[in-house]
Amino acid sequence: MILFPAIDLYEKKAVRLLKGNYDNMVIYNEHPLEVARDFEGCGATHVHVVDLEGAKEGTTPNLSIVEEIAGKTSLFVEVGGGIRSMETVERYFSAGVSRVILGTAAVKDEVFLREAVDRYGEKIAVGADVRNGLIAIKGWLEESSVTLDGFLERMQGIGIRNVICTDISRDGAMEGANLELYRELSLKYSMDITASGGVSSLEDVEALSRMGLYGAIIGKAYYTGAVDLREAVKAACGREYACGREYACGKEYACGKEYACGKDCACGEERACETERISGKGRAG
Ligand code: AMZ
Repeated sequence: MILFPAIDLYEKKAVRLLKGNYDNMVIYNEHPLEVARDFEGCGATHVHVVDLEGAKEGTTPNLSIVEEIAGKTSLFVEVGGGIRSMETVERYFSAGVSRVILGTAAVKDEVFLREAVDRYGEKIAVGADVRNGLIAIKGWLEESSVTLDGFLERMQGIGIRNVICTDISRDGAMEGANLELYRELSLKYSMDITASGGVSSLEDVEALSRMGLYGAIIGKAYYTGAVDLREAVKAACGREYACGREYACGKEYACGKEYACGKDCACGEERACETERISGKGRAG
């Protein structure tokens, strides 16, 4: 499983909210690039970035910061918040982003969503942000009438590969991830699912990894120091291969060949980790 440490941006600073509430904002770093560099230093290979101002207003006021992170680190950058047109999608890709996340637009504008998927395929992910069983939109300030299952079934039908599912009631609450929800989703859908919201311990990371999820996002637990990011990266993917050697995500595989997270092991050896045995998806990471 891939661990995605998160950077939420507001007025070009790294912040966290509690349950998506803009009135409950804590600024953690005035220089988000420093945070991204720390992620890298801790062994993370991916970063989940959200433009919180953008999500509220459908704009991209923090694009320059996202560009800086993509340009000055080697992290795989996925970004969401405010992406509601093809022009914005293109601007983010030109800025060096690897994957964009559509939330509000995926609920409201299927024509655009389909067009984006036709053009960019797996580089388009969808955010399923759920509160009281319904998908929340526009910075979570509005609730749609779309249920989580209705939404995910539609997304799978459209050909979406990657879904980031946030349990809003857990987000920033440090109460643990909603393991039951992700277990259910991973059994029901063939899309790659990333868990988000409440991941607050190594046990959470390990439990999600064992389920065969594609990814997990860690936010507040990193910023408060509750979880050591190095340990969390290892917990997400530091399992053993069949050969018994340890495998480090995004680093060199024990056989000496390079291994890129999310791909099959370069040496072709089968992984012995529970992830594969349970889900059969064969996703490394
Ligand atoms: O915390 C919030 N209030 C919030 C948040 N984290 N609101 C939106 N978002 C994120 C979603 C998704 O990644 O989790 O923004 C993205 C969706 O943005 P949009 O503009 O496409 O709905």
